[in-house]
Amino acid sequence: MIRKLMMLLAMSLTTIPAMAADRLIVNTDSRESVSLNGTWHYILDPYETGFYNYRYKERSEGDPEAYWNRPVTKHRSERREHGYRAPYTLEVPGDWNSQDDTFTYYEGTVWYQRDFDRPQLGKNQRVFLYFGAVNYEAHVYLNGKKLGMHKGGFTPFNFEVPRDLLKEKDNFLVVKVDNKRHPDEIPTINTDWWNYGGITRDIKLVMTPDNFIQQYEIELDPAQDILTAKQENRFRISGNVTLDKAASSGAVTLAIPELGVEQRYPVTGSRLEFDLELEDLQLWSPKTPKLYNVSLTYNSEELADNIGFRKIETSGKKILLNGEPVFLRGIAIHEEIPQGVRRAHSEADAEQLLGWAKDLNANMVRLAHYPHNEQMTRLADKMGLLVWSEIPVYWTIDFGNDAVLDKAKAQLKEMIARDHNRASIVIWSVGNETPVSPVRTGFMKSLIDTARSLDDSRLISAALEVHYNPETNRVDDPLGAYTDIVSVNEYLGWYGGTPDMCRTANWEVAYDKPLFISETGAGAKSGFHADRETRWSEEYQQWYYEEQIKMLKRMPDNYSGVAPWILADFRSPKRNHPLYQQGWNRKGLIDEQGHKKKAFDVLKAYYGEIEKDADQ
Ligand code: GCB
Repeated sequence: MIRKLMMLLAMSLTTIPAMAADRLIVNTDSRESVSLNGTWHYILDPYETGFYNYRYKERSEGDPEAYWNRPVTKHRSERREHGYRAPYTLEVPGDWNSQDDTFTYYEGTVWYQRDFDRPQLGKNQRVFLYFGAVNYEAHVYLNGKKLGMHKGGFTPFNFEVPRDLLKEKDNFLVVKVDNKRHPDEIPTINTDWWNYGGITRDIKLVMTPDNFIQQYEIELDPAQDILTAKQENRFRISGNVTLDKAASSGAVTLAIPELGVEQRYPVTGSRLEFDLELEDLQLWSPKTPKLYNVSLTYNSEELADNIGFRKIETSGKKILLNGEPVFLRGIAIHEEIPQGVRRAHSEADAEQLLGWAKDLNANMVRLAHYPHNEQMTRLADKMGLLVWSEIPVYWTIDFGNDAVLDKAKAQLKEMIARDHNRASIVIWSVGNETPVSPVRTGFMKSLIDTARSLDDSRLISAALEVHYNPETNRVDDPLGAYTDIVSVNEYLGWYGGTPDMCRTANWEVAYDKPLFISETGAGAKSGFHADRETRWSEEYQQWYYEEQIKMLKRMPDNYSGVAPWILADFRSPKRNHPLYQQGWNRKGLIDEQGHKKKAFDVLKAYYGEIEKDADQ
């Protein structure tokens, strides 16, 4: 008996369940909520003293020295060694690195704390604590009780808050955030970007009815032949709704007023599926990014969304959007505002980044190398930018480790769950430049299968590497057999050789599929001018783009798009040239002040030419 009790106790301390992606609540902007953004207290805790005792055991729940407990001193003789108070504050959302010099290079644990009052709650209303993202590992405590933990720095998660835990005033909310890198996490220890830590995206309390719509997917039926649909002016919309729990009464109402849709679907169980046949549907495309107001109502909660309908597919060597060939005039973007040396998180940030992409005449963005915040994909829907969204399975992951595969799958599921209704997203990428081996290909194939099982309305890819060869550059990574498009990062003229090598380069792909150049680029220090053979000069970068573009124009007929690396200079601890880099990856077409380098106009002109002749 005693053993059993001890086991139970141990479980309650260490095995608080991590959130499963299928419990994610979507479209929180449209739900009743209270923002918890703002100024939070923090404790910087590199030794994790608030979490482990001096024997390095996790502290027990009621331990007064645990940093999740409010430090209360009842008598002046009492010893207290932690506390939350000004001036130790951080703004949320936001990375910690950019907010105070103490944090510039910090990687480790920071405790965040704030108080909040209980919102007005209806009789059966439930409360969830929702995070847009926390990098990387978050342990969440309310009034001394652990709500849960989550790993993965770029995807959302939520925990239910038991109502009896909420006090009317001064609820003590603590989040332990740890961004240390580990070999068995996703990403792993080696990346070419800065590992910004913190509560990097919005945090809020979300209030729902007792039972509610947790997820929904409304899309153009992927199985329908789009050319026939257009010809006959009969479009099939398919959809599904997942409730938080099974119910046997009530109904979900779907309304798309502009299309005259108002349908009531009685609920039996926790999931319902529906089909609609519609006329005169205006399809979403970069040229006409038409979004419809869609609403779903259940149990007094109305969820409003703006949804576009489009079909993306491949046919032989072409990518087709709404049945017509589309060329992807792309640009890669990190989720970073260079002028602030910080992570991007707001709508204004998204406007800056996607606005720059538009200015380049792009119709597509590769959101590298991890899922970006929801403002980005929602704005891409509105602006008419096609999106590649990726999980950070980057370089050398611990491919032989099943637990690591589970972590990658969790991030993949969360990415897809949050953004399933975004028409702009046309490609899910399961990784970048992973080194070829049977174990790695098995790992990646398993991710591809998972993505397909969750979403059959998009293309799946991964950025691969190329074997350079003086005769012919061959793209034959075995993973190409499983992706819908073959995507390749190539740097001919930057990594190895000079740009003139592009003149004689030939390309061959082992698969009868569209070829997408998912990266190409060269570094330039903005304002450094020299002859074009001088590395790091803007002229070298310009020359690189000129030669690359000439080569791209000679590509075989499977060439379906390109997303050069990268829109703007970004922070990377791997980039240590004292004159030209100073901790920045300088392959941006825009510098850290927001100024365009010479190569920007070269790419812009190329895209302008293609756009002129394109229907979409
Ligand atoms: C790559 C990586 C990207 C790097 C880039 C570079 O191939 O995918 O993350 O930042 O090259 O600048 O070398």
